[in-house]
Amino acid sequence: MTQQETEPGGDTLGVAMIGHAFMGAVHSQAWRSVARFFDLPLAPRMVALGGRDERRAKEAAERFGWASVETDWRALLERDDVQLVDICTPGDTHAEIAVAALEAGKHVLCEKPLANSVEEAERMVRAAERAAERGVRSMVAFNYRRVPALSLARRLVAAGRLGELRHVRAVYLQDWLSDATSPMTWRLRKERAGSGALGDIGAHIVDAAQFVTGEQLVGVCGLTDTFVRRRPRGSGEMEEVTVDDCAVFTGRLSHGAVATFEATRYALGRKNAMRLEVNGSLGSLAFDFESMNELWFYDGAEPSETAGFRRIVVTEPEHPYLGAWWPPGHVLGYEHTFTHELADLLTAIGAGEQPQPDFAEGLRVQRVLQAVADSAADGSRWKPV
Ligand code: SOE
Repeated sequence: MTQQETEPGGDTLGVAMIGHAFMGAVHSQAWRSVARFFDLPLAPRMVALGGRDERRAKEAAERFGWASVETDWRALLERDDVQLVDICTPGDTHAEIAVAALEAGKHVLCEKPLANSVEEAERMVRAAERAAERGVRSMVAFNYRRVPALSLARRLVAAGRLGELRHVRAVYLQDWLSDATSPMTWRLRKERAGSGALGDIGAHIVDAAQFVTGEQLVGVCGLTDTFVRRRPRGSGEMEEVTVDDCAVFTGRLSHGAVATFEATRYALGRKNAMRLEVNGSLGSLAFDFESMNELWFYDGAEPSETAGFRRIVVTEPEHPYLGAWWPPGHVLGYEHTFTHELADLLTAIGAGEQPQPDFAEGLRVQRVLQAVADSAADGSRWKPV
């Protein structure tokens, strides 16, 4: 019997979310709204929120709309009213929670990067494959795939509008660590976060590049650095930063295109500039998340007199996901990417299909991240993925 069949009527799905910081807040928003805008085979019910500190978890549950609270995530797996577990915790807990949830027969949505190491990600893939045999599904949450402009970019590449792909240029620039006195956070501890800018935001551009081109990275050459090696804790004493502050890498995609990537939290003035450009033999595409409702397209077939990058405002009902939202020109934001992610997840679960990106794809990204770290530690030598 699948999870879906255990639910009376089979048309709702009890969801438990673990973690209630930034990702928990944005996932909650998406869980609340997804069935109001998308026609889905299953409507989510926000039955429980998991958080270790009871008072804070209760406050978050009330604010975000979760019906109950558990302080031990294991209790969520024992509940019959929970059919899906949404993991919004730091990376060091992903493998343990996801494997246990899948073994308990719960569908799993897991925040990115999938895990803190390749070994953990491999364990998660094995658990996901075993669970899939029982109709239990899993997905890794690469939300930028669900930016309509990036989905459209993938569509145009797949339709051959760019011809043979030659270059992919991807950057993810933030600046929230530029101030050397800003305090230590879990994101700067290797044992919690796995890596720094590389895993946190580099993972997004690796996934976006592979998603848009439909190709896989087959090898990389990396350089990483940690600019500020010690930061103050709340108490005032200093703590060592054990992750990278920036990662720059080149790579080759499976069909031959050459790719460059840069992930940093020190690009002063850049807040969330996740950008991607693809150049092919027939055309080019350019995207910048800070103008996320736009995709720039250069059609190489245009006469040179009038040729130029053309701005496509991605708000038409023909564009991916847009039919569910507002009239043309009424733009979407960051949170909608998570709503789209859940719409795709629930549609796949309802259809008894494997949602994408699955854990195997999350593992492939993890292998790229590991290869970049290995290359950086080995004098920037080429490492196959
Ligand atoms: C922090 O750098 C962060 O919140 C990432 O963890 C998210 O994945 C990204 O979307 C925004 O920045």
